Amino acid sequence: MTATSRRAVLAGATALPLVSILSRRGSAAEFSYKLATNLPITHPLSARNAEAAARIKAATNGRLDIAIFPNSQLGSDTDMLSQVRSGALEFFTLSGLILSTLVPLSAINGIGFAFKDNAQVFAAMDGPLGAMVRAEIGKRGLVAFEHIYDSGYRQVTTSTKPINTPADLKGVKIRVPTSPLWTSMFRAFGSAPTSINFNEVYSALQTRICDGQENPLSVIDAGKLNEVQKYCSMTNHMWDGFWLLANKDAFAALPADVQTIATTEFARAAIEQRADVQALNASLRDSLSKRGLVFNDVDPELFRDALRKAGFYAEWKGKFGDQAWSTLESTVGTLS
Ligand code: X2X
Repeated sequence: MTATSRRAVLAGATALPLVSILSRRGSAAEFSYKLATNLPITHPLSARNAEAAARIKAATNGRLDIAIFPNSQLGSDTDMLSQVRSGALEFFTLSGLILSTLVPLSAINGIGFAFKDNAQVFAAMDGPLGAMVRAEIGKRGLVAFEHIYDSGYRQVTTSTKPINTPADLKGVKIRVPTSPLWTSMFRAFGSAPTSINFNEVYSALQTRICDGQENPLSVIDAGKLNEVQKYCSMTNHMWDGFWLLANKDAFAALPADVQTIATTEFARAAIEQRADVQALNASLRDSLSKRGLVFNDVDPELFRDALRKAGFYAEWKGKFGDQAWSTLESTVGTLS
């Protein structure tokens, strides 16, 4: 190998995780696929998928070798969504709310205060509502795996003040992920939402482009957002999850037995990941408090009422349509 081609190989390799570089040496994988996530490998979303990839490699005798790219290594969520659509990326996890820029219905689980508890969330998402969303995703050149991964209930953090009532959200410059439903919700609260992909959130908060953001505690911790935020208000304003998506052609190219192994192992990863995330979201308040984040609780009814008065529920019922709305309501009861 000439010095120039070695340099080119090394430069090209900088985005590859070490394990994949080592395992590719002499690797006879028939299918070398990539799976990308926006969260660090320390978050159960990335960690459980890495375990699944190792099990899939073993169970297929190395025929399917999936390299994990956590922490937005392959770009922002917006970039990675284009990559998985074009086939440049084979597997990708994405919040249904962000996916709604392509598949409008997939934002439906983000309706404010829709779910009473996790039992309702997973009854809906593993049941008729999730099936409806996956069918819509399937129409757009993507495969959605059966069990959505958990992100959890989202809480508001700021560097400026605690949020006790909806009035405290007025005028707050808050980062939201790229999704019309998120923007609509925080406009309904009278905030000034800015859409920013997760890979730029830490610096947007650090440089005070935004005063606040909202995420489950497990994401706040994994992204170290507590380093650049002071207050955390337990609003529990929506439940969010990640669909594992595959490029349809790439998945169809796998032999049936390999597809079955992948489906089984990712289902196991999702179920284990949910338990991890629920445990983290329950325990992190204490640990983040010890690291200086100041917590407060709110009366969720006040926030729900503010959304109601701003016409949020009526607007989104109209957008999702009666059939989808009644499928959601069949699990959670009447929403408004
Ligand atoms: O971008 C976010 O805030 C995150 C990590 O929660 C999502 O993927 C929606």
